Amino acid sequence: DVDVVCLGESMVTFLPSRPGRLADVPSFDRAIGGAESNVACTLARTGHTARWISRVGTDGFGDHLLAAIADCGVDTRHVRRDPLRPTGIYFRTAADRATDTHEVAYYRAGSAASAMTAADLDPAAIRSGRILHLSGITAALSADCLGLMRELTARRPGRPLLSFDVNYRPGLWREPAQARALLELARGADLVFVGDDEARDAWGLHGARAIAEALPEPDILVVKQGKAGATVFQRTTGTDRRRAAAASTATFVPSLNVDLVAATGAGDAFAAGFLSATLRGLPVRTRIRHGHLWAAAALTVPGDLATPPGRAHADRLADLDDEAWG
Ligand code: KDG
Repeated sequence: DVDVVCLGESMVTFLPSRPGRLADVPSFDRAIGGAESNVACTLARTGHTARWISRVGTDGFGDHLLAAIADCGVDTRHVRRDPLRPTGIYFRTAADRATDTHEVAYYRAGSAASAMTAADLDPAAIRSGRILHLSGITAALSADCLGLMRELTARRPGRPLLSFDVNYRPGLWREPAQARALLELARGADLVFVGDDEARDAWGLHGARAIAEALPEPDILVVKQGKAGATVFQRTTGTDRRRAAAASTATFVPSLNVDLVAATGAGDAFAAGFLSATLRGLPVRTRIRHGHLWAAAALTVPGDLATPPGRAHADRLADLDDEAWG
């Protein structure tokens, strides 16, 4: 009964008041973060119906998250409150221009969301979207959450279209080798988003072709290639997936050149743009362009969430000829 259900942990996020190392920044401003709720908020802001499923504490941070996400127009009725565990929070620094890196300090171990299990969530709510959107962050939160992700990505008849953003966060995995689990989860999805940098770091795979060969199962595989653009591999259902993988249709669309403010949230915005265009039945090239347009909006604001371009505006920009798109 909604377009998209997004499931995952959200956190109150603390953004630095000025550049510098975590050790030096004197104060932080409150915002919200969480890859899956970012996708839900962005979709809701552009007129889709979105539901976010999660757990938060009964603390004030939980109240704030619920209010802020509901304020974007997202249905939060299925978010559980946990009186025993806190809402996760995290701090981050501004990107260091020279090294293009930033610091992240998570305070989410033992959080309310890390205790999510299939038994605790309403199965009807999970199946209530045309699309169920998940991310690899959930798999890193706890053994319970990894179990939940395995359950949700199991191929079962009648499940919604399963969208999975790999979202490899090195700071959340104790052993890099454990991140192999993300490859198995991705294999259970119908639509996968992965950065070529994450595939290299998490799985040792180099380049879009190698990723496509390792992931023949999803009908649509989106490989994000940073500043260059994104390549989408489309597979035809019913073909011999392993053989078809290398030969599947590949569509590359360059990204927009923007003045970067903060990269956090850009992947979520890309996913939201791509999903929005998917829900509207637009062709693959247009879906990628919507992804890039929405990512450009997120790349140029300090927080995770930017106001996405309005539908008619995004359609006009996505329709510009190839020359305008580089
Ligand atoms: O994609 C943005 C997220 O990374 C950010 O909001 C925080 O969910 C988060 C995480 O776990 O890194």
